[in-house]
This record gives sequence, C-alpha cells and structure tokens, in this order.
Amino acid sequence: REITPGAVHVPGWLDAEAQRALVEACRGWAAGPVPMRHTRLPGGGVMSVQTVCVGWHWQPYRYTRTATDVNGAQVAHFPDWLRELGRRALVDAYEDDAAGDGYDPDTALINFYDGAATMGMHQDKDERAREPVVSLSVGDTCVFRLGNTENRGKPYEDVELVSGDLLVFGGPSRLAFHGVPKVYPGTGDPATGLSRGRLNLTMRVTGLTG
Ligand code: MD3
Ligand code: FE
Repeated sequence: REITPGAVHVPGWLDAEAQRALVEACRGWAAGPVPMRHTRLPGGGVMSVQTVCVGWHWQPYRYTRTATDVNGAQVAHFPDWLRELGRRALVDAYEDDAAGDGYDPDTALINFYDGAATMGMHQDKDERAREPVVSLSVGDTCVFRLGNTENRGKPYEDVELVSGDLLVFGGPSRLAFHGVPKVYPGTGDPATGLSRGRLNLTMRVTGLTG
C-alpha cells in the first residue's frame, strides 16, 4: 500500500454508491458557477485535461476566489461532506484514528481525462501549506507516475489507478513530481454515472485566507 514514504494507495476505497455520488457532485460543479474547462497556460499552451475547482480556484500558478481566467465568477464553496471524506481518507490510508484530526482542506481540483488527455510530470507547490493531498479516482483506469522530489525523470514508480482508488500524499511525498502518462479508454464502468473518461478529485489545504 505504501508506494514511497508518506504516499499510500488504497485500492477500491470508494464503493459503487460513493463513486456514483462523487460523479454526481462533480457533474454539478462542472456546470458552474465556473464551468469545467481546459486550463490555459501562460506560455500559450492548453492542458489536455479539463478542470473545475471548489473552494479556491486554481490557475497557473496561484489560487484565487474568483475565476479571473474563465468567467470571473466566484467558485463553489467547499462542502462539509467533502472535508469529512478527506478526514476518513487519512484515517484509512495511514491506519491511524487520529490522522484526520484537524485536517481542514479548503480546495478541491477535479480533473477530467477524456480520450487522449494526460498530465505531464509536475510538483504541486502552489499551496502555502504542506498538509497531505487526498486523491480519489473514478472511471477509466490510468497509469499514475510517482517520481522523486528532484526532477521529472527517474527514479519513478508507475501505479495503475482503478475506479474507486484512494491515494494520499503526505510527508516526504508531498513535493514529489507526479503525472498521468496514460489512460485506458473504455475501462470504466458506466454504472458510476461516468459513461466515458476518467475523473480525479484532489483535495488540498491552500494555507491561504480571505
Ligand atoms: C503527489 N492530478 O491535479 S492525482 C493534480 O490524476 C494532479 O488528475 C493527477 O496531479 C490526476 O495536480 C494526480 C494524485 C496526486 C495529487 C497530488 C499530489 C499526487 C500527488 C501532490 C504531491 C504528490
Ligand atoms: Fe499534481
């Protein structure tokens, strides 16, 4: 279960019902107030993944309350049930009843991978806090690549992420490079409510106020 120190993979953590509920919630957020979109990068590129945010809006490379790069609207608020889900994720991943105490995620990024979408190797360092990241996957199976903290290259480890899987990244793994080099189209179960593609929700603590 532990991939590297602090990085824990819990296969099948979300049951079928919880996966359906998560898809439903994400469908709601994808519709607005800030619609899901391909994020534009400052260099002129566009991410192949589509993203919608909750709590704080992520744009390269900062968090804002309003989506100044999309439609200027304020993002949806971060719901209590999602924070509770995050706390339970930490308890189960670290097998420690106290691991979720005080965990107060204030943003969630929902990524949708359709067709050939991938995510290049990167670090998540736009948060000012270093609390763990909780990642939940639904839909198509993918290859998730967890690298080192120094550079995008080797050494890294590839892990297959399947619908319902939980990943927690804390401690030394929090600043590791990571990415999604491949998604296997058509491997998800439409009973989740997702007829195609892969959905990933990460919750984080921004360490921001206001
Ligand atoms: C390891 N998302 O949104 S989730 C991202 O599947 C992102 O959509 C990927 O990377 C996805 O930034 C991977 C797993 C993940 C998330 C955050 C991490 C792994 C992480 C932060 C630090 C180390
Ligand atoms: Fe990331």
